[in-house]
Amino acid sequence: MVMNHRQSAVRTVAMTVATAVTVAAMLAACDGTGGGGSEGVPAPAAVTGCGPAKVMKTLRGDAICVASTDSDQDGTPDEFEDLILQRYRPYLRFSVDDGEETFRPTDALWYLARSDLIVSGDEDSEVVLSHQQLAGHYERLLAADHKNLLVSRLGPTDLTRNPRRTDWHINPLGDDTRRGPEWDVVMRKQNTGLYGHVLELRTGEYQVEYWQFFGYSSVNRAFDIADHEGDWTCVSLIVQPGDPEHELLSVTHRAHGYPLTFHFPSRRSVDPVPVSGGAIKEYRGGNYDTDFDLRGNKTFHSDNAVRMFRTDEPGALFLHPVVFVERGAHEFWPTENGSIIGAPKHNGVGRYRYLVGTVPNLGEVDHPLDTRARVILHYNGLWGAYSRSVPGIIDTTPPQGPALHTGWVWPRDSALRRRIGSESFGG
Ligand SMILES: [Ca+2]
Ligand SMILES: [Ca+2]
Ligand SMILES: [Ca+2]
Repeated sequence: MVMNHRQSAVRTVAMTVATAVTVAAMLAACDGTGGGGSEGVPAPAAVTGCGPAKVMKTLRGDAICVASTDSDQDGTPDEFEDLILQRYRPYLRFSVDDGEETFRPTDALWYLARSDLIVSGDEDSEVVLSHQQLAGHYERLLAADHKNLLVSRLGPTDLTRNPRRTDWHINPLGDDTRRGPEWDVVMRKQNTGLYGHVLELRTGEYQVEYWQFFGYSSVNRAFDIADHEGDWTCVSLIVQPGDPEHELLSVTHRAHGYPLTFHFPSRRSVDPVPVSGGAIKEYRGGNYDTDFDLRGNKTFHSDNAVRMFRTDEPGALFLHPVVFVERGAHEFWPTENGSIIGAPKHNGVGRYRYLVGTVPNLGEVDHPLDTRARVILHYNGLWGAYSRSVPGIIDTTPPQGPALHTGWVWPRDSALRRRIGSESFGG
């Protein structure tokens, strides 16, 4: 991906940014439209009309004012990042295949409090940090080290001190940890284990990523073949929120390591279908095909079809990508269509489905926004221990964290990114 990222020096101290920003609250904070501030211009000072420590941005052609605080130092006011994360947040639909989903969305820290840090994928291998040590002190995950040179690819667990993917393993203890909190908790919170990332790619154009964590990936086959502990999945968009008519540029779902990208505007769309709380509209591209194989002709991976949700609120738009979550393995598909051999169904017909709630922003890897974000972004090992690969056929090593996935887009001027070799990144 080509980026033309700017580094802005805007920093403001002593500003409090609400984490749950609503569009209404932000519009209310705007006291005028004067000043003529334009989208994407670096804001060294408050723009006339927004008041002190505020800058003007554009949302669908309308000027809004946001706090200028930029704690992740990516040139975009963090309050505007929060607004973007809320505006395009996904609608998750879980699937049924031999029953409802039982490996539920899982908070990354909840999982750490029930896991040990160990030195290999063997669950009986040396424990370097116990779950008792990790619970409530998650930053300890970044302070571990191992001097034994006979143990391959260890060293410091912190990406900033050891800039490569390592073979540290987080070992979740017991079936309850693998499965995550009960569905009633997940359905009430609607953001369990979901984390966001926003980066301006070029003026007015933003990469928006939603990362979802699960404690286990199961394809529900004999001997747990192809299963693994820990699971990070992602749906992302490229948007231009200031554009008065065309906010969406593309949506990318990721399934089994393949990006499925849909570019807007679409070739055509079909009439919206009412669902509880809103409606869903399908957009079809030039490669529309309901019967593609992920390992077959890759033409059908792009500009096939995507579905967008809107709420019942007046003026609501179809801005929320619908995600069909594969049963057990949690791959993110854009519709129930398409297949890959051996995978469970991604029919989206499960009873569990929701427009996600508030999405916490992780910030950038060089400047995470809080301790939780730092732990998630800087831990350089794997998020599971147990796995059942089939040598030479299928590799189901537990995943590294979001920052070491190819779906995570780094600022082009990131000093840390330059220190990490490409071999450390995976799909
Ligand atoms: Ca920022
Ligand atoms: Ca385990
Ligand atoms: Ca950011």
